Amino acid sequence: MDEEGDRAGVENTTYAIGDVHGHRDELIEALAETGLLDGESWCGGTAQLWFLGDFFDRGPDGSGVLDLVMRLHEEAPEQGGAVHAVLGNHEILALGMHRFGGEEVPSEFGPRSFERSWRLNGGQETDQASLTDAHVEWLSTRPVLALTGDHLLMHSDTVEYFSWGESIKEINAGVAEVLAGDDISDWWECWRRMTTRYAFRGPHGRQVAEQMLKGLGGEQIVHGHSVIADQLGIQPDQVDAPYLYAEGKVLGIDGGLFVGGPCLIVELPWTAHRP
Ligand SMILES: [Mn+2]
Repeated sequence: MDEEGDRAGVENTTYAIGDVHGHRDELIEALAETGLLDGESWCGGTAQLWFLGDFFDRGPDGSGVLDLVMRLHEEAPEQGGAVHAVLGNHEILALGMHRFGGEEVPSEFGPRSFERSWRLNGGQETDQASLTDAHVEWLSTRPVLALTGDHLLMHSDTVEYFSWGESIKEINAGVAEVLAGDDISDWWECWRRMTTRYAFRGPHGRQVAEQMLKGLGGEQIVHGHSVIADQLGIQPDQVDAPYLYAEGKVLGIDGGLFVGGPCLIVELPWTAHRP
């Protein structure tokens, strides 16, 4: 009876989760608490779970996180559910490091390479060492944007996505083309653009968000990438909920796991006063 009750709680529900950054144990604990994981297997029935990228770096086991996500992506459909992911800037960084290593990126602004940026941004040797062709293939074919219900999902709080096109389909195809190619400058631009942030803050934040929603669809942007504690000016361990801002048009869900914040699993649509 209890089991059925728990299951009923997640059936047909959509969840989103932000930047895991190698924190596999915390991820598993949070998924189990939500009722999506039994041991390490999917038990979420028809629930839909979206990862908003940044599996790698700054934490101990990025490739373990990716393995889990890829396995759940296979398992969930057996129960009518789904596990999806959009790419974060740290996926571009990990793939760029894997592909180009220390190769210099042509630049007028001093020495640049994926290796250099990877080291500066919490790259883990063990993640690179365990990156398989299957990982690379799976990541390289993920989107950067997705629409689920009224929610426009993206990793980075940026409008730079429009550099690749004017629709979700065009933008995803544009990034996929870069990742399928060998042009280090295009790859670098992909990393650089997706590292930008805070496009929806400030007095014009709502307007910027509304323009993006008008162009790409959806009623609310849901993003990771920018740690909620930084946005609110509080300590990471004080965070217990996603951050709704830009007059309700934007929901930030990066709890800041790598700086000691919670692993937030956010039900969509999110309402502030859920018991
Ligand atoms: Mn990020």
